[in-house]
Amino acid sequence: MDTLIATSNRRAVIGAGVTGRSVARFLAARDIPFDWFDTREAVAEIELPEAGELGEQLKFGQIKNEDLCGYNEIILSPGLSKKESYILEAENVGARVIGDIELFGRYAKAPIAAITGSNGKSSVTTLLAEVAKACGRNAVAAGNLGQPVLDLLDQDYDLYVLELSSFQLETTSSLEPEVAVILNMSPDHMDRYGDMIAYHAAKQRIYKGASRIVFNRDDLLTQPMPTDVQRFTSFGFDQPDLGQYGLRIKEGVSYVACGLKLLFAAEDIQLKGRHNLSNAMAVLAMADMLNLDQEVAIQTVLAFQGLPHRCEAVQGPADRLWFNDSKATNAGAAIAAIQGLRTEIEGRLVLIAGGQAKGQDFSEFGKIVSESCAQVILIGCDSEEIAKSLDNRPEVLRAGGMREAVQLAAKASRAGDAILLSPACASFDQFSGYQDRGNQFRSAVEALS
Ligand code: UMA
Ligand code: ADP
Repeated sequence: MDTLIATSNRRAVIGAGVTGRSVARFLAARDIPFDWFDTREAVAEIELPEAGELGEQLKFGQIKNEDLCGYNEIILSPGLSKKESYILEAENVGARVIGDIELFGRYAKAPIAAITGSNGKSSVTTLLAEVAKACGRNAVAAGNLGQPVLDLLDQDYDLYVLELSSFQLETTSSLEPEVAVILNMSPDHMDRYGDMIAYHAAKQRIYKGASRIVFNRDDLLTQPMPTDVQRFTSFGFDQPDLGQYGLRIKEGVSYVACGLKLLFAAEDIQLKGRHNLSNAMAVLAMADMLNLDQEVAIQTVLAFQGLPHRCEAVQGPADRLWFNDSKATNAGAAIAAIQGLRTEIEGRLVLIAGGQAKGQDFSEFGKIVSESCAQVILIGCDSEEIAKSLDNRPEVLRAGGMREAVQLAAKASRAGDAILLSPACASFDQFSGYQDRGNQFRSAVEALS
């Protein structure tokens, strides 16, 4: 088994974050030698894979082009681009650059359901794993949503449900999932990709070698290339053809349907917003491709309460509604939340947004926010980019941090209004991550009452 990775190769692991550490643990457990690099000066709370012994090889600091010459294989963390000059140089002189997902694919014995998209990945990954478990499978959800995949190999799962980011897909070429989906495509990580073409190319890699494919009929960019097409189905908001998932109207009621078969009334799912309906259809289509029981899948989808920090209701003063959508780290996600809530609340919408813009174009976001929100409270380092995208309809306020933003929102809003934290930006300028941002929002809202 372990001969899948030739021990005579010179191997470098780059990155000592969650992924790099899992790669180091994986190699150390198999006595496979490697050198270990991280471009930062230090990494907090590093857990070395084996009593300090391998840690001695961990070199911190800037990597020079010549440092990686002579390695046959480089296992690169997703936070670093393949376009770094030291990586391009190493490839030039013959190194193969892979990531943890590619390595995992060489060893995984059970089928893989692979999920990517600009938004909805974690929700769909979690829900599909729940469906599989309810159907009696020993399934696990992992990948970009937090648990590094190589850590799964020690246990006996019979289905891996993997959330894959475009960063992870860049270094993945032979995963060959049982079923793969691109949920949707909207601009994200433009600071890394520069344009949608490069981002799209990274996402499309998920379909390579997939036995079955699910795509979104409403989003052309999710469609597989003709060469990738194996058995496939799709989901969308229009009427589905045979074997497809979509919506059908009967006697004025909108139903989620598979082909001609009505499955359940769309309003019966517990999560607000059309994006959650889209995610539910994606899960049902994936479950179908995995031959999971449709009735069990439907019951699990209907019972799903959603994940924290995704349009999550927070308890605050009783006369207003408060929603924590801190996971909306790009404009597409925030637009989905705003449009979803807009139609479901009676009062006005007050938005808290801002953070690191990641090179995004906010023009569409600005248009929708201007139409939908009475007030916008901006936080974070790139807040002026959002301010510039708004017209003069919403009142724009600025806050130094989350507590101040929540207090301003409480003052600026009226009884019956909904206050939504949906930042459309990354959080790292002011918070340790989206969870920290969402938790600070929740604490500040709770402190109001
Ligand atoms: N970094 C350096 N030098 C290094 C290595 C990393 O500066 O040598 C920096 C990166 O530029 C990045 C940060 O350190 O800013 C973390 O990078 P990493 O590659 O060490 O990341 P990990 O800790 O291994 O976490 C990664 C995913 N992070 C990224 O892709 C940035 C985690 O997704 C994922 O949960 C984890 O692997 C396990 O699979 C997080 C994420 O933000 C949630 N993902 C992006 C997203 O969802 O939009 C793609
Ligand atoms: P990801 O893992 O891709 O970031 P999540 O499931 O964590 O996706 O959801 C993140 C945010 O994206 C949510 O808070 C919501 O605002 C938005 N979102 C979820 N599903 C969709 C979708 N299908 N289309 C657009 N936006 C979505």
